[in-house]
Amino acid sequence: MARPNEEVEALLQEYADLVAITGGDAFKVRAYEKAARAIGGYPVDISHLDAEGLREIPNVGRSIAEKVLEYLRTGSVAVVEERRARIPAGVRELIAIPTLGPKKALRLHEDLHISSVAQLADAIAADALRDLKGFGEKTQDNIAHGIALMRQAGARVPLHLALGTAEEIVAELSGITGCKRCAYAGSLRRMKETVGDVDILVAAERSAPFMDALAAWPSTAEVIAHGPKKTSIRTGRGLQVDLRVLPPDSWGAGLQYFTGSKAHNIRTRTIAVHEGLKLSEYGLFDAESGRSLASRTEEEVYARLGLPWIPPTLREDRGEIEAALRGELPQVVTERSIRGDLHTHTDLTDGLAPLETMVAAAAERGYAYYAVTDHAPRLYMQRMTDEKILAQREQLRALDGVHRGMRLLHGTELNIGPDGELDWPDGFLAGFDLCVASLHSHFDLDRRAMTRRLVRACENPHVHVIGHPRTRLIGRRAGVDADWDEVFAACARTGTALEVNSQPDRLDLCDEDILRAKRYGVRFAVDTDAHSVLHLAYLRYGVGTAQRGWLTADDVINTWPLRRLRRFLAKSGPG
Ligand code: DGT
Ligand code: CA
Ligand code: CA
Ligand code: ZN
Repeated sequence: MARPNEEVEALLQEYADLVAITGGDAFKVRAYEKAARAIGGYPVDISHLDAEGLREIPNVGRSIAEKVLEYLRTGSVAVVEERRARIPAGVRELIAIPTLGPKKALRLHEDLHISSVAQLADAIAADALRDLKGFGEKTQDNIAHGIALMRQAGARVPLHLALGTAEEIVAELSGITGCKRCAYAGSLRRMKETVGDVDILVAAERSAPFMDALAAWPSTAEVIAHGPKKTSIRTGRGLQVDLRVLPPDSWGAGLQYFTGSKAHNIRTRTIAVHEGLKLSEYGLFDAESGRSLASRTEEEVYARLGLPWIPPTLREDRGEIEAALRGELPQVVTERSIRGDLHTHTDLTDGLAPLETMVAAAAERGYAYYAVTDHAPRLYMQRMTDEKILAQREQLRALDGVHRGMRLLHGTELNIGPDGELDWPDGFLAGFDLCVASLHSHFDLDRRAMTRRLVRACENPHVHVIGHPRTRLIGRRAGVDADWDEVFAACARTGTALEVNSQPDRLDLCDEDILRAKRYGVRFAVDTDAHSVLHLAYLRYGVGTAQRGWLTADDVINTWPLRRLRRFLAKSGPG
């Protein structure tokens, strides 16, 4: 089940959306959105808090605290129910379409009685939006494009949501008597950025107790299939889960088979066939005698095929079989090899937690160093000033080395302007230990201008990392268009690292971009872009993405000892 914090976050966000759709005060909408985020990111379970405790959460005032208490007490909030009654659920779905805001959603509902994405798609096909006030031809095209983007992401679920569900189920099934092994497999184990469904495996002699437990699991909304070998369910949030129970002796072969990918499995099966063997989810067998040769562990199965064990994140048939046969598989970067985070925020800008809290939480993770990189002045909503950032620097220096000797770097996240210009003059930038530079506006420049803009940022001696380079949002915004080969070459030439942003809706650069950039000899920074303490744990998604891009620890600057990192930050070359 979702944490109470997440339930309340969703509820307050829904309320904000409903207020916006019904033409409510923009200030009120913002206030509820901020409170929703703050509660979702709050490290304490809110169901243990009273009114006073709730009001200690940033952006939570008296009136919001009362609504939260009402929800925790009764399971609903009267004012939210009132608004829900006025607005069909489908209208709220509309504002999830990129480029379609609440005002337009309301107009579509009132003027054309549209109350679902499907109805909207039909209306666009019939060219019905063109005459609506405030809807030009371009708007209609933009909305059509937004719907396409949303459908492309389609039924696939973001990695982190699927992982949360999978971990709950694994914990639940592992506790059942007779469970010898339990793990998730499929695209989730391969850390793909979105997953179609969750595949869970159990090794046990008897399957019924596990199948029954999944069917009866509290989050199961629908049982799609219920049998002795496989049970499939759908959760209340629409995520499908497949459970398979294997004989304990087949564990390794089953895990290998159901981890996939299909393309990787075709390769392993072909190798087996060439050796006169047969590979299935039950084991590796001699094709003639049918004798089982390997099945208990994945290592055993790969070894009998003449291969080393291959990390799941590499199993995409992108050259891993060839590399394994040559003995040249990369030693992929792991979460444990990360020594520090180089892109994080505090409540000085849009983070939720104060500096001391973020620093203490980073030290808890055992980091050797940690950079704070709040937003720079061009992102004017954040109201950054020279005075504020310099005051933060003093505060940060006072905390340097205080927690377990963890060293602090004072940085900023700069905004790359349309011509590649940055927020502060060089003299001021020189005062930072580290600068991340990111695109936060002007996403639709043409390819040449976008490329020049990024290359200029790389050429600035004070820019060390390009943050979330593509600036895509999974399922919501396509990345910007640039000549990436030119950008990657510029990064390598100037000693500028590319970020692998770990926020689960970004994962930017993505695996394929990383593979391409790596060929230019670029270095990478796997960072969380944390806006709260909880986000520090997002690192695992960035590391998974980095692994899918074949990165080793040596490719990633924040696995390096601080001395080597500082040489890189001096920007004298690719490090
Ligand atoms: P997804 O769920 O779309 O994100 O991707 P996967 O890779 O989890 O695919 P899924 O759930 O259909 O199947 C899980 C794994 O089971 C898949 O990666 C490989 C294996 N598998 C399933 N069907 C086949 C098949 O027909 N042939 C082979 N070789 N493997 C299969
Ligand atoms: Ca799957
Ligand atoms: Ca499946
Ligand atoms: Zn950031």
